[in-house]
Amino acid sequence: MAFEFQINRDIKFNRDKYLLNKAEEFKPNILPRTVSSYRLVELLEDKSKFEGVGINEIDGDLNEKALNKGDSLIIDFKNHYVGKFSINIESIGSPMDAPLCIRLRFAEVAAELRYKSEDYDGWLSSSWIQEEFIHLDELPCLLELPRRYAFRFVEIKVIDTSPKWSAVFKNPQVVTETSANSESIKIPELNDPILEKIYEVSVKTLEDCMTDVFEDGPKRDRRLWLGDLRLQALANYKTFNRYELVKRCLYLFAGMTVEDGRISANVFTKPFPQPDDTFLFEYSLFFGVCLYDYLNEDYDIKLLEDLYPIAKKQMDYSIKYVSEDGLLLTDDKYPIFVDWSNEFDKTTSGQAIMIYSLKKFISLAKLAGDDYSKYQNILDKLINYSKDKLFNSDKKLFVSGENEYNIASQVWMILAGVFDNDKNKEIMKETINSLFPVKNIATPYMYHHIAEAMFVSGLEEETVSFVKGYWGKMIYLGADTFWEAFDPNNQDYSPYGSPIISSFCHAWSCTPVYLIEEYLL
Ligand code: RAM
Repeated sequence: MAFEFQINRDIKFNRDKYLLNKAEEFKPNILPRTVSSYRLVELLEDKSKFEGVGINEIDGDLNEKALNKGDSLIIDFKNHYVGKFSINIESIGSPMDAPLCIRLRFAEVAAELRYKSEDYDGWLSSSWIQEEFIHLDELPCLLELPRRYAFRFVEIKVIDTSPKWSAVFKNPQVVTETSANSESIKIPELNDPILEKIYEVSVKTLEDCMTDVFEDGPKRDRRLWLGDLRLQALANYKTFNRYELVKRCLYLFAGMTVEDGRISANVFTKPFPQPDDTFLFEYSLFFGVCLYDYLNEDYDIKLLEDLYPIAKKQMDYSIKYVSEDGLLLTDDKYPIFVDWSNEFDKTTSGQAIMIYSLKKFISLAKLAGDDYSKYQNILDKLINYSKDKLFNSDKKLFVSGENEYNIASQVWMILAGVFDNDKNKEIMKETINSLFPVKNIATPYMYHHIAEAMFVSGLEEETVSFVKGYWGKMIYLGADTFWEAFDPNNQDYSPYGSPIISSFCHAWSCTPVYLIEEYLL
């Protein structure tokens, strides 16, 4: 998907009061927790860490450090947190004859502190950079920052005091703002320390993305995306079991659809619920998928009654893109996402995701007692087209676009169950033989789908080493939570032009806990 901001101001959205009230009913409480354990660190060059930036604990007591113009320090809270930061500040020396001016920078990973915000030239707003310049006229004071940040490190730099006095910082703390608490989650014995660590970091990632919705990333974009929700919900069913939070998210999407039936790719919840005028083809379809997955976990007839009509309207919109002979036609204005990478053709992945979603929708229709013959007919056409026109039996792979064979197409066709298990295994083996190692795929989101397709194909041993190689590498590089984007061959890759804007605690990266629970335990 070549990125373009979608601006669709003329679109008319419904606001269904009943559905939005239901969303409100399921709003969780935020559980504040105070974190005041920290240490002081400095950055150092360390080739074994992410982007070559390591940390080193430094001696000395924060309370005893008198800072003057140009001095800085880095507070390390020793883990990733989402919440509000506060600190006491005093002056020592002569009376304060000028304001104190400080710069605060909040970072999820140490490498972020190596970037300068003024050098950022990416396409997402620089206002996401977690940096503040503050003037304080009177000391002592308790500085309580009003914004919520996602961070482990806080760098404080004194821009200026005056030669006559110095600033002293005391009692830094974070009051967390998540609605989950991973302390209650027991890590299973997996007889593999790396997998156990991956499990733990997955849970922490999910926890830090759970506020009053399942956010995609607490640093950025801080909103509810359908593609992320689908995966978070699966991980949640294996860990926190917060069913009401999934219901809230589904009701939010359902309450604010376009008049023609389309469901937004994401919604905002603050200061009040609003749908984004951005649409991704498969994210819209994932509403029905997510609803089906929910009912599979916790059968709730009311939820089905309320939301099935919404899933159906969306499906009726989506099937207009299926040609008479069963090919999914693509439209740049309603792009298929698959991954942030633009280096591969996405048409066959789109075809497979349509099949995947339509199958789950038909299961929903059956639960709802609705006539599904029209949908079955389209599904059959899509499958036949895929088998007859897209599958190359010599190569044992699906083609995409102009004679291109890529990993994403095989993976999604396997997940869609176009062929049976034996054939899936054959295709996955061929994918590994001829298309691995993975290149030009930039997100844990797509890596998740590769891993799941490998598990589904019965390649357990290979999948475990694949998961350990990818998510384990993030841990090896220093991750406390899993990242939004990670290309092991190109560590400073960011979909947005600079890692300073990337999110290092990202919803769609939390899935190893789901994969481990679903396929290994
Ligand atoms: C990013 C978001 C989100 C993802 C979309 C497509 O901007 O962070 O995780 O779903 O892209």
